[in-house]
Amino acid sequence: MALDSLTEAISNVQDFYSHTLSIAVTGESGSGKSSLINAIRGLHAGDEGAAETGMLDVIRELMAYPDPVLPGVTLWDLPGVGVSYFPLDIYCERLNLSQFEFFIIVGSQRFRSDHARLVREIQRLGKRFYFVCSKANVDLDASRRQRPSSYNEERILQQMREDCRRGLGAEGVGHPQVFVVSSWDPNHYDFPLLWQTLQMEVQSLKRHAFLRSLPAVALPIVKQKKAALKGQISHVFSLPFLSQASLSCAPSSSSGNTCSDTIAASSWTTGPSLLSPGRLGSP
Ligand SMILES: Nc1nc2c(ncn2[C@@H]2O[C@H](COP(=O)(O)OP(=O)(O)OP(=O)(O)O)[C@@H](O)[C@H]2O)c(=O)[nH]1
Ligand SMILES: [Mg+2]
Repeated sequence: MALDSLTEAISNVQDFYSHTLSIAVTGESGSGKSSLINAIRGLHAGDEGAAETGMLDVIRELMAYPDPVLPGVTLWDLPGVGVSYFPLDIYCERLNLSQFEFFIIVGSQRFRSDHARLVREIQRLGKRFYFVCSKANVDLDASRRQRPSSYNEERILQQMREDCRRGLGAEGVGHPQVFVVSSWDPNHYDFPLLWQTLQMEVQSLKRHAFLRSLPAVALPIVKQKKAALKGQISHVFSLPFLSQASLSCAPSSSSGNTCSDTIAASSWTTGPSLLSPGRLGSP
């Protein structure tokens, strides 16, 4: 029985290590979802294994791209929202958004009503997301051409972040995570920050998944340990030589411990320490 529990605990820990996080990259059609996935994976359009990108609707099915750098992460390239053959209500249902653990919503340049509806759906599922405002270079180039004398890159990027935060705030999202990027230029704007934040998010999502699995691992062990200790204590007290000793084992004035406390405590410290914080606390 104890061996079964240990095997189950080990298999749960193995499951945790082999668990793949599914991150959905969604957003309006043509917003740059596939290009973003390529940039996160360090690929360019046309590279072997890169997601298809283009001016026309490319995918109608979801595609999985394991991330070569982020361990145990699969980025899912979802079809675009807001196209005639895929209205949002059908989109959410057909793609079963609840199967994903985290979302990246990609909107090109502006926050739009379809984004608001996606946000509502993701929030209804109790999931979290980043909002990525893509193609930053388009707005920056336009502004540089139109008003070269007053051009200020940081001011424009800040306006874009604020526009998205306003839109998300109106949907009741407090402190939204917004990144303004160009997938054509992954060394600039908020792309490096997006990448770092995503790396940390992955660790935290994995820890979260591990902690969620803990009760299933730990509870049977705790119950069995309790039953074993109870049995040990009654066995010890039934021994003839201890019935004498127990007479001299009244609570000591200094510690207040009883014999059963001491026996129980020694069993905990000398028994297998499956519940030590090191084993459970560090995935
Ligand atoms: N200027 C500019 N164009 C970009 C950027 N990122 C993507 N694009 C272009 O935008 C077009 C659409 O990009 P995709 O990555 O295919 O967009 P998508 O959201 O996957 O499109 P669908 O799958 O059809 O919904 C392509 O021509 C890309 O090259 C960017 O940062 N700047
Ligand atoms: Mg695409």
